[in-house]
Amino acid sequence: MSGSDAKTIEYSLIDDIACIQLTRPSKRNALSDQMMQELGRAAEKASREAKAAIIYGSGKHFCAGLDLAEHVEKTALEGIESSRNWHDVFSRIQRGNIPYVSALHGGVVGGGLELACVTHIRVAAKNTYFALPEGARGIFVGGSGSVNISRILGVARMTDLMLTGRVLTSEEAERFGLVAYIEEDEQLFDKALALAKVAANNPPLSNYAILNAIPRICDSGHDEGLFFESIMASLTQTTDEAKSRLLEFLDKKSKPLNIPKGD
Ligand code: 1HE
Repeated sequence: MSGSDAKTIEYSLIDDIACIQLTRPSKRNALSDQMMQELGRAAEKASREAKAAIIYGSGKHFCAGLDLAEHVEKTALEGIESSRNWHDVFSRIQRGNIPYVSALHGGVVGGGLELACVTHIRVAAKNTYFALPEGARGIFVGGSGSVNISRILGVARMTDLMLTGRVLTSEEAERFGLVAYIEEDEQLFDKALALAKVAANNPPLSNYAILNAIPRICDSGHDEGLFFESIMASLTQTTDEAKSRLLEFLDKKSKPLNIPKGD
């Protein structure tokens, strides 16, 4: 870390939601080594004091990916170490103890898309675009994209993006399951915050199971998955918190489902 650079991540709390902003707009929030360190620290802080978090960018774009300037001079070993460091920081987000919502606007490119894909819910503004230009740059994904983006988009679509430099619009990204919501630009932050607040209201053990058990079950065999599921189901439903919430429903005191109204 250069130490002389300005802060590249801003961290704040709104109630019990950690707000993590990428604040390097002059470089389109390109992820430098310093930024990864600060992001890792922010994720650790959030895991200690928040019940959910949002990640969003400053300036015109969410994130232009890996800081290419820093990587021109790296040796093969330094490249591996850097990639493993990304994996470490991203794991704190993806498989930590609190849900993350990302608010995506402008360009979500390369490592920026990898970052978005370790968050649990992705909300995009209408103008957002998504790309993986690694092939054209002569490099490869290194921030867990080959594991995470391939699972979300499917191998064929990810391969298309990487080979051809195809850029997806928000609508395409939603159709392909890459984003869960599209919002007007002005409402992007509020929507992400509102989703984070809803998720923060779930009991921590349920959230932990949702974030940590589902991806592991998906990675395991059918029988192992079902067995693991039964353990998690039993573990969550025997807590006092679950019991009181179930009784609340049975006593007709719980909030009804937010059922969308038809046209
Ligand atoms: C950068 C970076 C960067 C911008 N590293 N400096 N990512 C990419 O290949 C995407 C590279 N960036 C772009 O294609 C464009 O910047 C954008 C389409 C995202 C935005 O365009 P625009 O017109 O708003 O900005 P710009 O004029 O291109 O860039 C503004 C400045 O940011 C400029 O620096 P300046 O000193 O000339 O002002 C750019 O050099 C700088 N900048 N993006 C370094 N990425 C773990 S492996 C992950 C592998 C990857 O992520 S590969 C994909 C990398």
